[in-house]
Amino acid sequence: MQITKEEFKKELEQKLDSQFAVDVEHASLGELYSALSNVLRDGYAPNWRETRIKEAHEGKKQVYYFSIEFLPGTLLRSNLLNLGWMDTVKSALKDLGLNLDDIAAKEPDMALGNGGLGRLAAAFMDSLASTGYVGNGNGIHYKYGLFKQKFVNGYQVELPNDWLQKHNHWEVMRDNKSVLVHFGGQVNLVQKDNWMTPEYNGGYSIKAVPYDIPVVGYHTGIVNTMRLWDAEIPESEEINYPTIDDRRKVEDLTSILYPDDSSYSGRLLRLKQEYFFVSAGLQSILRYYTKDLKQNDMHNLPKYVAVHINDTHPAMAVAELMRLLVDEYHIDWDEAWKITVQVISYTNHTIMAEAMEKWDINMMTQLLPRIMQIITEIDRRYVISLTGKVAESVINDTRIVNNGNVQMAHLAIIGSHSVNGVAPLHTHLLETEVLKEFYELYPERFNNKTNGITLRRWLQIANPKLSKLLDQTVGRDWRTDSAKMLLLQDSYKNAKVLKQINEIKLENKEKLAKFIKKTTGITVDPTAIFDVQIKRLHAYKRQTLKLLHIIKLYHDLKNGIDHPKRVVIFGAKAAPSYTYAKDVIKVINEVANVINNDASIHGKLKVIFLENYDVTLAEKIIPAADISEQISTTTKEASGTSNMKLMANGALTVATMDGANVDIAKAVGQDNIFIFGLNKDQVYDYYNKHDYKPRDMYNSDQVMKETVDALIDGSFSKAANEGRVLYDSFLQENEEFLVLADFESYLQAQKKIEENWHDQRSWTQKALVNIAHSEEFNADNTVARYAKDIWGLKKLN
Ligand code: NBG
Repeated sequence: MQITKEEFKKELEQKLDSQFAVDVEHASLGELYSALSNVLRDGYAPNWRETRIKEAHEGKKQVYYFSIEFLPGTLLRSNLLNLGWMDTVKSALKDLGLNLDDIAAKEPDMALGNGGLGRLAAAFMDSLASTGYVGNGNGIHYKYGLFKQKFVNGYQVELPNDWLQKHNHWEVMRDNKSVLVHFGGQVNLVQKDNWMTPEYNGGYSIKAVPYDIPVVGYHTGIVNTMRLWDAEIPESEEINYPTIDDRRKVEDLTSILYPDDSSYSGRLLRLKQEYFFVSAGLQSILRYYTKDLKQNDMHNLPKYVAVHINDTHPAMAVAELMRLLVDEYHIDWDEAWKITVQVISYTNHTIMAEAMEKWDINMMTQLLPRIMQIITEIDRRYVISLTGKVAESVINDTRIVNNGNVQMAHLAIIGSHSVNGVAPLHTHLLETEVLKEFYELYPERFNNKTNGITLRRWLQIANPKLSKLLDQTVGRDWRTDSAKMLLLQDSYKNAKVLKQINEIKLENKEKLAKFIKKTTGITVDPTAIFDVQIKRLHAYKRQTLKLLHIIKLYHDLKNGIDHPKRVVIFGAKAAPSYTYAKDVIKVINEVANVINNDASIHGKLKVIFLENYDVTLAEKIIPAADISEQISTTTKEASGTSNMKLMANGALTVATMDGANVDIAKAVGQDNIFIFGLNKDQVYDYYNKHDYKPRDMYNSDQVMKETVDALIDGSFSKAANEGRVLYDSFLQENEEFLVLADFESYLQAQKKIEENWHDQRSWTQKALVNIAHSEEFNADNTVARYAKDIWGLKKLN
């Protein structure tokens, strides 16, 4: 539905009046945000309704993307953009003396996730709707999103992120679509009507209530649904929860994302969450299949339904679908298994062992007795199917139930028809190292799907000026057909275009500089190199290597060795129980304090650690970046996706040949990226030979020694203890992340960056090439590959 300026103004006035009894002139920004989002809801509601009718009518196969994280960020501007209302509304607001960005800033960031995995899930939702597919999200309606990060005396402090406090204007609670999820008790199988039927004794049910969030497609008229489940007490069981405390215990199930898993109760809560959203999701899918699609033959389920499990958190979907098919729909085990494997597919997002979830058998038996029985049976049959065919060690290494634990990745792989990694190198490592034995058993299941990004959000919304320049140079079509962005390369020698790219970057940097001033009080020079590292804080991502580079630069400046002016910008949250990561934050903050307050270096170097990195903050930083730091230990970063967003905004990448950096390097060519560091074979050589001796390197390299020593010699005395922790970690024999091994090569890359910076024309040309080639990482194309190769979807008519 389109809208004219006048219609929009009228609607806005009406909403302000009916909701708040104010007029435009007296409305607060919060009231304006609320009214504006309601006008927008009226705009897409018919499409949302019609999409559901069409889905049922056409009966096309649908994918359900199960993910414990979704990170959509804010939705006002993206809904405006996708509905095609952006320009009209911006200009109408301007007429009224209002600014869209100010109003949009009132929307809380839906930070229902941690990092790349959750952001990817949100990007896929947007892309499915924007390219004409029916794709549904399935997740948890957390009351508190990922914690809000503050720095107090340089330390990270975690505060609750109460994103729902002021009501989420987009969601619709659909009580009539609630389902019950059962926990605890005991289960016996009894023969009934010729069927081994589970009989439950004891235990309790929790009501799963869906909150549906619309996913508006870009100019497609399609509005898909992201369904997030909340926990409530079923009416029939209210009597069992007489006190407020009792109630709170139930509601706590969906209170927080990633409960601390260092305690038993925290782990139990996580397991409960995982089963809760998996069971609720699958029950509602089967209800839709039988009631709305009026299908009664479960054998046809794979023709209508694909269930994708995003990392292992939803891996119980394999067992839960088996439970539903066998227990509820009385399908033979073997048949049910075939259906399950055809329906389910799985993405692995990391090779780090920490993410290979395991659940204690006893815990699972107590919480989910029937699921544990089913997993045991899947495992038993798996073992039988391989006995005598492959070495016993292979069976032991790959079976699901082993050493008192349920191995969730094994359950996911054995129960899926497709297992994919998220960049070619990552998939290769899965096949040849991490999941080698599985790859040998099921080579046909493995495939690669390189991650992608939503150019709509990261260019059209976050960088409207660059988007306009693209319109002028390559034509507006790039907005739907990103391959057109490659035409930007025709302007490689066009002085005017290069100048405009520079001017836009400078404007974006000025804007960020203002934000930095406002939030930190620190003045930064927008003409300096803006050097950006934004991602979760993790040892493998090596914010530490950047830190060492900063210290080296600082020493140089103090010693009269000149460097171009640079502002290093970090954004990163550390997991609350990850003390090393928190130590890194403290050290960076104290190093920043010393450097930012040292008048003797004349502001040549500034270090800014912005608090509370989330999608909203990323939208401010990314358009202003000159340098994108992608410096993980090679082999450790599955893909990285901020690398793609930064290149799309014309930042040049300094990178190890890890994750999707490899693909970016291929796309832009070696001349347009700064590659450094150990390659994958060298990294594995160290790991296999156990002969990494960082202390030898440190003793024989004066610059390295001076740099690392600064952590413990009193230079940054307010982080003395944490500095020591870092120091010790770097020098530890066989240190896993090989920080010092890459130090020298990283400095060389940074030197090259400085040399290049002096040649502005060539710098901007490189930026131009990066912008043009970012189209290769358009998530619309990524989902098209999933849709074709894994899910077997067809577009809606
Ligand atoms: C992350 C990887 C990133 C990758 C995203 C999205 C997890 C478990 N993995 O490299 O670390 O870009 O997933 O695939 O969050």
